[in-house]
Amino acid sequence: MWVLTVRTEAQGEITSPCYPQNYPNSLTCRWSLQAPAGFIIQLTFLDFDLEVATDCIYDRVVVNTGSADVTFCRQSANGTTLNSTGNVMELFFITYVNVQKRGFSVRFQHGRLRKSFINGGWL
Ligand SMILES: [Ca+2]
Repeated sequence: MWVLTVRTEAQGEITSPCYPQNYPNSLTCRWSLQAPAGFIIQLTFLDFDLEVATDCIYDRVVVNTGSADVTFCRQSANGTTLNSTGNVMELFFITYVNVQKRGFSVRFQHGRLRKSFINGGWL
């Protein structure tokens, strides 16, 4: 099953399918978080429990911050906060056959970066 969800509200929560019950096998879920121009998106993992696999080759969450792909599995995302570089952040959740876990719960919110006085100018 393949699902794309677009989220444009200023704050909200995303959970894996069936959370807090075990997630299904054979999923490809994609959440596209979109903020107005000039804003960034901050993502915080509240709960995270995925299948354990070396290098996260099976079930995994991948967050595209706009400048990097960050991959998580087992409990590696617990307590993690990520900021987007632009006004879009994407979260992918991929599962394979065998071994299901509780999944994840994340909170997101739009924000603005504080301007910094660097090298004689405001950036
Ligand atoms: Ca699995």
